[in-house]
Amino acid sequence: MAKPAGKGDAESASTVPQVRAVSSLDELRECIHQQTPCVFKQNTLFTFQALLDEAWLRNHAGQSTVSFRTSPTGKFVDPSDGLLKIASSLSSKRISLSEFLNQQEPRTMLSGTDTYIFTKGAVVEEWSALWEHAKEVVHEHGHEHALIPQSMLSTVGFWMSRDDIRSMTHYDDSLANNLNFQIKGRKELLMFPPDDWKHLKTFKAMSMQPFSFFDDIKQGRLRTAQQQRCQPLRVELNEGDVLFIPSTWFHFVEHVDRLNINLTFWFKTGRSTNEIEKPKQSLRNILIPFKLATAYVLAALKS
Ligand SMILES: O=C(O)CCC(=O)C(=O)O
Ligand SMILES: [Fe+2]
Repeated sequence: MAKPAGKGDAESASTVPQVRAVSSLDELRECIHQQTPCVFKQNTLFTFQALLDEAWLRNHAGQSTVSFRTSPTGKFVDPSDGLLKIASSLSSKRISLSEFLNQQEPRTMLSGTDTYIFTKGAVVEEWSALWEHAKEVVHEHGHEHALIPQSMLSTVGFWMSRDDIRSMTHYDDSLANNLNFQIKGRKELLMFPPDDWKHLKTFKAMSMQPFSFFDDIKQGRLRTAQQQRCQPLRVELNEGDVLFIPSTWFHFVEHVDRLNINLTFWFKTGRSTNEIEKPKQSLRNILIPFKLATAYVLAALKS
């Protein structure tokens, strides 16, 4: 019997092309302008990239309230999992950031879609110490490397996770562009262009393909016509890297390290939401979203 592929095999077997790596800010700005994915891998640009660690967070944002989720399987959430597994990884608990840091629980995730530093044109008060650094990315604050005008900034989200976890393939339904700073740890992503909605069994902004669909792609095992027709790119994010995910691009994210910290800056494309061509829905099996919706209700009862 063939031995299951491990991480090393995955690397060697993969035929998935890499996201373009750039080493200058001009190239990064050009990618944003052209709406093409790229990863900036060079020197650290902003103070928060060097500063953010557990000790700094404890001292400067320890009292902030966060919602975290735990998944015994590390999957957030695999549509092919059973109802109860999905419900358990969807249910969240609210605690302070310092409690979260103390508990050191594996396979936990604090999502940037719950933890906002900046949103709706204003700084979130309990995160103001972090904003003092994060704002360097915004032109109006005078940093030489600033990338985004304040009027275009939608939301800044803070992510933290422990160990081997993976999150569901989706595009950001705000239709915003995404600048993702890998501050601690390592992540691996598969990214799919918006047009791949045809092959991803999309429901709203999510792909209902099982996680095995994406594992297979990573390992070069293209078993189905849908896998063969997709046009994925892969990227490994190491500390200091900045990934640009253009609006409406799908992403499947694996958190590989013991501790991972990211800041995501979601910002407007400059086009109105009517002008942006949204990926369409291609899921035929109504039972899958029904299962997810039921899991959400169960999770809300548990939380
Ligand atoms: O890191 C993750 O698990 C997901 C990241 C993501 O979806 C985002 O930055 O929009
Ligand atoms: Fe996302």
